[in-house]
Amino acid sequence: MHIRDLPDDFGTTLGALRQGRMKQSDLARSVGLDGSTISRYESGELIPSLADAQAVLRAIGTEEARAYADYLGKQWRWLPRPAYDHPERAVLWSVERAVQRLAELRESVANEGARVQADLFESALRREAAYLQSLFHDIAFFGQIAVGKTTALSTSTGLMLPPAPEERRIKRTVLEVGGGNTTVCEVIVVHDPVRWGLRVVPHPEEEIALSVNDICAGVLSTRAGEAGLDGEPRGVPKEVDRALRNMCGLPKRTVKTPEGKRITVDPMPELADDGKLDALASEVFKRLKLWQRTRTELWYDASSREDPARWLRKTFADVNNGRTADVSLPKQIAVFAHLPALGAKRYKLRVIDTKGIDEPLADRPDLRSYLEDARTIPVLCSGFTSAPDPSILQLLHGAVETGTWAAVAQRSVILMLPKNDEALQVKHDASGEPPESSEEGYEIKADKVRDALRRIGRDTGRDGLPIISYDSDTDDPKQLIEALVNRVEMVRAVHIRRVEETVRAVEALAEEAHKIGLAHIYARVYGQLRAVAITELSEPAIRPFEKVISAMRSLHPRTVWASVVRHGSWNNLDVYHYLGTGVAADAQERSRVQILELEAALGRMLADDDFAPVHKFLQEAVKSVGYWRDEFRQIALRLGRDAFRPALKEAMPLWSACASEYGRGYGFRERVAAHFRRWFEDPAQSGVLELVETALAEQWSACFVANVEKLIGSLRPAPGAASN
Ligand SMILES: Nc1nc2c(ncn2[C@@H]2O[C@H](COP(=O)(O)OP(=O)(O)O)[C@@H](O)[C@H]2O)c(=O)[nH]1
Ligand SMILES: [Mg+2]
Repeated sequence: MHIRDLPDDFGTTLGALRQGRMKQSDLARSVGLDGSTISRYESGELIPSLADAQAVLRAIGTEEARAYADYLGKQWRWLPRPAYDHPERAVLWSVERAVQRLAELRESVANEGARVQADLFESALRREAAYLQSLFHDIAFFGQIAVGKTTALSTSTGLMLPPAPEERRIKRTVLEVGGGNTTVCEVIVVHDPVRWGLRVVPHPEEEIALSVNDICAGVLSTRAGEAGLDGEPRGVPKEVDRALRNMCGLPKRTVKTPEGKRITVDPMPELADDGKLDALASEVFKRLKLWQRTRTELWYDASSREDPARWLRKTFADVNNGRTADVSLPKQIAVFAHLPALGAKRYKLRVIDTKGIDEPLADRPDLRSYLEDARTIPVLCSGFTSAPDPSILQLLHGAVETGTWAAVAQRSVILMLPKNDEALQVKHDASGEPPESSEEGYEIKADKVRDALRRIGRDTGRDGLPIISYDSDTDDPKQLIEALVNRVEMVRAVHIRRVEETVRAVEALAEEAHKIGLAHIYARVYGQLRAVAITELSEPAIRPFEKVISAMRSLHPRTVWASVVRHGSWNNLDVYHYLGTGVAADAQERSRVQILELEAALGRMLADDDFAPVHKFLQEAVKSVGYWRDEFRQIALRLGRDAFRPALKEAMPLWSACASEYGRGYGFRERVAAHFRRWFEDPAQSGVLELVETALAEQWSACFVANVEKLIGSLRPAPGAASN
């Protein structure tokens, strides 16, 4: 017999259901238990049997208590039992029953075709149930630096100092904001009902050493007046420069000359009298005192009686600027604060302030993975006047190219961030008239953005990405956070609808499995699908390395340099990521026609009433084809990312040839790109390229073709039956 344990929170739930209705002792007496028993149940000291628990709940007598008793009585055999307050508990229960039904069906039906369909439905159900089971979601803000991401994130989540008279709202953000290059790393904001504090993931020491090298080289080359990177000195992003200089006690200072002019004084060159890079870098590195920077957590101490939000603001700013003696350079900061706006829902939300985009055309792996993660709501921020920003269009364009547009559009939100009276500065296209209100200005701009999106995503029509304008200073922050949380709900609703469809398909299958009447329709489906040629991928379209080479030629020279000295691993130019998206784009292109034709064949039958009795099955087939296609693309991405890694990581001559191009005059990027082309086109690499090609073809067969053929095969008419 299957033993059903009571959930861990049985006691507290019982307490909540009883309170205000009955005294513990009265309830105990009404079911013939000892007076103190209920109190011991509620505290968790004593755990009743299922029957006793149900008897107690029924004795409470409310509808809610009865519902909880029913919940306890249900047996979850196929899925883990969700918590009682899980928002999709009923949906999950319908999955549980459907999977049960499929199990019975497999037992009772000898028909191989029905069995294959049962497998198809079951894996779809389990996939969707796993998605719904988890309540974790991320809301990730993306956008160019200084568009106002952090301000919008802080105001809308309520990560704010207490209101003060006369103080503008945008001045009260807990997170540091400023004129760009403000936040040193990705920041993750979470609601914590009890604690306030920070958790820091530091950069590894080698990474810090490389940054120190570049800062020092920049300082020396500025002095020497040379510019080794196509007219650019070496160096690191401003926010990293500032933090590292604070950490080593060598910040730049602004001073006034006797004539009243403001000039910046840099103490670093003084340390390098002999102009030797190695000596300067090792001196600076030593001054960082990394050995004492081991602290990764900072928590608010309530006994200090300071306001926790003020404490958090100061602590965050110190860590973000390298001013905390025992904390190293952050790679990621998690912020914990009491944020009822996030805690109100049952979802477990994290709000992410991704590192500002400083290179609009770069394809960043961190942004890509948030964008493509099925549990994340990407909030694509643009300045109001410039919306949609090129960086955002570039991201979406990348999604089109790798075939993830539809999924991305279904989750994303476009956020425009007007400042001051920008919304009143736009004009109606036709009349040239200014709007009468900000709201009207918002609408004019939203139409323009919609047009721009239509131009990149060929199938945007029904996706209807929400386009929201939000002025952090004057608009209602509650509306923004509600809109974002709503988006989470809408995304979950898509999965709920899929479950409902599949459950209906399971019911239909259970009824039909024994009928012979449908055999001829399935035979026709078989004939139609059989005719679609999907076995082979089309001819190679894009070589895997073309994307990375064109990125090298067009991105900022400092970006190319940073990537070269890190052997390809740099956020703005991650060679391995580009190889991944290169292979993924190739895979997408080479499977496009096959998938389109398969979808078209399914679509024709779905539009044809003759096939009505098998429409539910056909809908499931469409969903599964989509799933197998996405899986194939993801595998292609990983394949590209990983296939070249061992060879490239070992390719010391390549990396040093690239690095030695520094300081040889203009054309740095072109020369690096040429080294790469030579490396990839060298016969020594043909083995890896062939391997990628073979693996891609194999994966196409294994994850797409095999699944489709199994499905089609299940419809094969029995010998002797008629088919067309
Ligand atoms: N007037 C006005 N200024 C804003 C608004 N939102 C942000 N800012 C300012 O714009 C600058 C950049 O904002 P920040 O949030 O740091 O941008 P981020 O780099 O995208 O995170 C800061 O000086 C903000 O105070 C707004 O709604 N109105
Ligand atoms: Mg910011």
